[in-house]
Amino acid sequence: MEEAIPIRTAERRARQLLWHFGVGSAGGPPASFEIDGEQYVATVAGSNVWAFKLHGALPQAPAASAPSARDQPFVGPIATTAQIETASLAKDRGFTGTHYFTDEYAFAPYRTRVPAGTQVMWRNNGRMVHTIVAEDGSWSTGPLNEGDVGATTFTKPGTYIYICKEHPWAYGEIIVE
Ligand SMILES: [Cu+2]
Repeated sequence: MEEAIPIRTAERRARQLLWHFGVGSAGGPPASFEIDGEQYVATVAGSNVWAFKLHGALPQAPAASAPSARDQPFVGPIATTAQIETASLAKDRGFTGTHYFTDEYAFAPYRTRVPAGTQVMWRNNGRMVHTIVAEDGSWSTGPLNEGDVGATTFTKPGTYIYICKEHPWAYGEIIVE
């Protein structure tokens, strides 16, 4: 008969990290499956599919550090709107054609230009909680639940970078003139 263990202890044991491997970018939900009696775990990260075999020979690898907004100059069109959404429609192309999906970690638009004194609003059109914060921590909308709107007024001209507190790899730029 197996030893009975308190639920708390069982939870702690279940949460123990056994192995980790950085796949370089945000991954999709993992899937576990079995082929010929061997168990595999697979996930999609960026444009790569990773599959790991239980008791495989690949050594552990540290997670790649999330790129900072400062390392990546902003490129692409600049919108002229004070209304930003927290999720955007994205497109990918694969073996089965072009697919559209909601990218919960991409602001739409992610670059915008507004006159000084404008109140910029973020609408959470995603399904997760997003908190919009200045990259330097100087302001925050507070946590936005699904459907919530948060705002900040920009009085001084300049370039402002913001991130999502929960998903700091999601960021955007506001140019105040
Ligand atoms: Cu977020």
